[in-house]
Amino acid sequence: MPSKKEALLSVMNDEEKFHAVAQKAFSDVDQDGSGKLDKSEMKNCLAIFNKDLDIPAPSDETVEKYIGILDEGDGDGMVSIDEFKILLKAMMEVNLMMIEMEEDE
Ligand SMILES: [Ca+2]
Repeated sequence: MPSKKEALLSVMNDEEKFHAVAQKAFSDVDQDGSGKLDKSEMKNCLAIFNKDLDIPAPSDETVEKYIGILDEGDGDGMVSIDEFKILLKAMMEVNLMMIEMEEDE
């Protein structure tokens, strides 16, 4: 069994693997299958990411802020797969950093 760090690195360093993971995660979160994440879908998604990082689920304001940051491409107030990939990559980087910080302890 690879460690969580190895698993993260193998996905982050492999564009194809990352694409597959992102697609899978996106379709899990896109509950109505619309191909876009609306505010409530994004809220669920961020709650899962936050749980991974041991931080509380985000408030509605935080969710809106995230959508505002991510949704620069088309400005439709929803998050597309490409926008989601940016978020996922950032979350993986944070996760990796946390793992490395724990290793240093
Ligand atoms: Ca949707």
